[in-house]
Amino acid sequence: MEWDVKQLREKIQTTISENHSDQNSPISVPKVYEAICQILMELIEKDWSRTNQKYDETKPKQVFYFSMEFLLGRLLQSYLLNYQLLNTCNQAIKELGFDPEEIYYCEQDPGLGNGGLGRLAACFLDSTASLSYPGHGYGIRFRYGLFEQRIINGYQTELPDYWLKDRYPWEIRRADEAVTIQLAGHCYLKEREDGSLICLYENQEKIMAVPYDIPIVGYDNQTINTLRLWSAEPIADIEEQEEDQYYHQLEQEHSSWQISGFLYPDDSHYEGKQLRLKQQYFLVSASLQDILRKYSSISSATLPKKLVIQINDTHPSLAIPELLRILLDEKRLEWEVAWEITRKIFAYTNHTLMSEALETWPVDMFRELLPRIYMLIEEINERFCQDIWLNQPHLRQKIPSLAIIADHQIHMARLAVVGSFSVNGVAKIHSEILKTREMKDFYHLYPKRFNNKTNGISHRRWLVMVNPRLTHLISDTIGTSWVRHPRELTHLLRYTKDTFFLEQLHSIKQENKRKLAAIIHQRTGILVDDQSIFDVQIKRMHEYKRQLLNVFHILYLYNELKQNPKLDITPRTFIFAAKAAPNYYFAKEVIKLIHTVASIVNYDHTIHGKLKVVFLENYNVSLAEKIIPATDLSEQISTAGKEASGTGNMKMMMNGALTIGTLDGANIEMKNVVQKENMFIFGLKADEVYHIYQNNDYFANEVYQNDERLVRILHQLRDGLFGHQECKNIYYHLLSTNDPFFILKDFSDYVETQQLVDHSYTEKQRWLAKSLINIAHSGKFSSDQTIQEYATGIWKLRKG
Ligand code: 26V
Repeated sequence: MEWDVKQLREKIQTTISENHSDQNSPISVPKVYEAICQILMELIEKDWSRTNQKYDETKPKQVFYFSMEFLLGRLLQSYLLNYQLLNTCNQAIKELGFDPEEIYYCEQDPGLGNGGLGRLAACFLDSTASLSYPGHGYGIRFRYGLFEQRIINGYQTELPDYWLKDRYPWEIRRADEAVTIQLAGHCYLKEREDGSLICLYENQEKIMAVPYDIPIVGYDNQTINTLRLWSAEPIADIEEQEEDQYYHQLEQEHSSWQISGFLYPDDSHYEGKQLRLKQQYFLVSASLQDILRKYSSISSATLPKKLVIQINDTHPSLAIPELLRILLDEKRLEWEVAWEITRKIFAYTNHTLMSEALETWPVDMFRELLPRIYMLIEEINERFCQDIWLNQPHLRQKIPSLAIIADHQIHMARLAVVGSFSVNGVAKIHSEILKTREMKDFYHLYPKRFNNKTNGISHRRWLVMVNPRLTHLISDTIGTSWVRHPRELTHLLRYTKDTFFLEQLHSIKQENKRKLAAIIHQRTGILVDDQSIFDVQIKRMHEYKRQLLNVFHILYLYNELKQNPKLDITPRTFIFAAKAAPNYYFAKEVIKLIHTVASIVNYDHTIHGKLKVVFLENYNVSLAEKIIPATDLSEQISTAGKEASGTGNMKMMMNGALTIGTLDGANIEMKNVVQKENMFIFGLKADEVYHIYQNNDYFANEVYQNDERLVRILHQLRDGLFGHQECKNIYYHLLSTNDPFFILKDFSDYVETQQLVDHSYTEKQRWLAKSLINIAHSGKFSSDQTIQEYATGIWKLRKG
């Protein structure tokens, strides 16, 4: 956009005076914010309709990304960036006498996702548009996002996240494109005159799905794709009803609003909740109706040439039987034809290796809510099992573990594999484990279906937007084309010995650390040393992610310092941020433990401030944006074989953090690019973990009894940590479950590796060179690259 600072500033001023008739009231932060949003939205709307028009005219093949979650983060700054207006706007805001940050923070951060899976969807939309691919998202406009976390007395409490209290400036309600969703009731098949069957329904619940569109602005390419989020609303007019109908209508109205009421938190164990099933069907039914309406002029058989639907985990996998239903019941195609078309349209991404997280639905609940879809799943299952029986006799005995319906449950991952043409994992190791373990038999059935697409993240948000000084340093050094082609960051490798460059890198990190230190002080009252190592673990709280291992290391260091106050260690600030699912008791205990440890360590003067422990509450995209640029050490310490990929690891790498991690998820690919001397790798490997599971030869008790450091820590927990009684359960839980995530087993290696970190940090030049090497190789994890691979490998798209 061709505005200079003066023009934009004047435009903001005139917009404010047009909006507010009272010329005497002073211009304020909210007024400036509103005006900027309005100006930008006008700009966007023009390009948006041009993009749509182009798609209508040229009819390219399009991808639709179905996801229950899109964790967008604040959008204003990223829109400005993609319009190349960010610097201009910052300057204009300053000239108006305001702090740009204050203006951008007027925007709500919609928490429409749990974590990695939702944020990945957002980075993918950004990259799809930035690469000029025709691709759009479909999701739900939950009125309440993931809960807001407040820590009270060290305990997590949850508050509702009503993110819509102010008007959300980036959505456009399109009531004229609403569709009707039908649920529950009864259905039965009846013969038509020609002998074909028709499905008839009675007493169905009807809900209206109203779309709200959010523009997805590509980077400097005038491509604006669409994220369409559905809101559930009642359909009937409740006035003028008969008395007995009236309350029924009210009930229906209430239950309609509920469907897009709130986002379910991702728990430690999957639980099949009826409302969640309704949400999933609501999403896929609305989205498919919308898509098929757009493609109404082409024949069903040509649909796979014109569109592809990527389903983000199994959550939207009901789209498979729903499309089949439409093709059979409404388009009246034969089963074989309808099934062939369906299978050519869907591609499924798996995001978890935790078997307890896999979605299954109890048959009874499912049948009651979606009777026709149930019939079709039964038929899919029947044909699938029969096919194995007849054509794969060697797999006959495997049928119970392959069947879509087994043990009175519907297994959604199995449905997703059977009903799609592509199944991908999200990092090399993850995709391998799917093939060789979790989905081994499916892999033997359909070897060509399985593939890998290693996750990526948007450099524009996670570097250019959040770390402007580092961005300038890079651009001043190697030019700006890396922003479009992040692989070019490898040009930085020439500077690993350039002391002047490294000094600047250092000063940027220090400035980011000082800023974070100020936030920490403001929010928690804790004073941290910006010369200390900022050791960061930010992610959902989960046993397999092993925040507890990190805490054990802190306790170990603390105990050492208590024994020998003169011990020479590099000062460290341990920073945590994590939400625990509200019903995940153990995860909440660990949050309490971190606070307890903090309350002991932070105020013990005998350790001379060498250790500080900080827990920042309410982790979300906006908080991540503050922490990541200030990170020295990125903790990626999951039990090997458990973390599908991880994406926080990539974000911190790109901002110059070094990683301490296990050989898990994308850490492995990171090690392959940066080389092992530029990372701190420790712990069991995935095959060792599997080996132990198989042989049942791990005894947690033995490991800890033989390590006096662990004896001390565990006994401190057992006996009430320095007078704090709350943490005893952690001790009992860990030992009574035989430490299923190998915290005790990996402890020793972790501590040793942390000692290496401690030493390396003192060798400033070498540390900075390693940091630079990490930045330089981060282009490998650009979501542009990942989307390019999806587009050519799975979607077969051409650029718009
Ligand atoms: C499960 C459930 C269960 C029911 C309620 C709501 C809910 C929401 C999400 C999930 C599954 C989450 C799976 C997930 O987030 N996986 C993460 O995906 C990232 C992106 O691929 C990946 O980097 C992480 O390693 C992986 O844990």
